[in-house]
Amino acid sequence: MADSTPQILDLPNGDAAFYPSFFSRADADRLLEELRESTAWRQESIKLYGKPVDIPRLTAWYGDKDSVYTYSGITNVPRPWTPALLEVKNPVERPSGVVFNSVLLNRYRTGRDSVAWHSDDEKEFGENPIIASVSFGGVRTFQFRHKELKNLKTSVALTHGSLLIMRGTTQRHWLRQIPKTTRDVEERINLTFRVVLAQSGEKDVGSPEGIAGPARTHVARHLDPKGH
Ligand SMILES: O=C(O)CCC(=O)C(=O)O
Repeated sequence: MADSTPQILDLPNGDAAFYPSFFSRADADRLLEELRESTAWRQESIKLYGKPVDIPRLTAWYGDKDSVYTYSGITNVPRPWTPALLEVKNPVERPSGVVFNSVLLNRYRTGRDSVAWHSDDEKEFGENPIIASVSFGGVRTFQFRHKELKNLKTSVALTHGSLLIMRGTTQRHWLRQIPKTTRDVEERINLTFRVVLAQSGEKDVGSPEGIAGPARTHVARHLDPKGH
């Protein structure tokens, strides 16, 4: 771990802490490579006016073996944790204060890949979900927008090896996105660790161009606060 001093973002009605260099440069370089090679990347698509449209990034789901995810009407058993994923998951749990049971990986191949405005405010994530977002590779701008107070916006440059922890009422009051960019950016891999509590719900995971993305429904074993 390279640094343990977070910058606290100014998010009224929210709580977000940013560690620009949570992983050392050497570990971040190695993990980027390992995750790129060892992840079962998928190109998901959504139906738009009856036609399949690729979402603008590659994704993958991993997690505890009895956590089952359904999205776009397809039930998926998450793939089991890999050594590279556990190497990322374990250290981020300490500052997050929870044991995560699932992770969504996003791979942004170029600046044309993106994720549209969304939040994780579904009930299966609990009242005030804690989400840990780790970034490796090219620096991308992560934007926040307040759901009710439309003029409230902020952004943070998600650096190679960084960790962003969102907690409290952040998901209730704030949307987030990674916009497309015309800058010549390196490929980027993002890991968003979550605790899925139970049952089902709908999840908008973003869209190609601001259009509603694929819904995903989560059914997972309930974890107590210690994650056992
Ligand atoms: O790539 C990122 O930093 C954002 C990912 C994200 O917001 C998500 O997967 O829900």
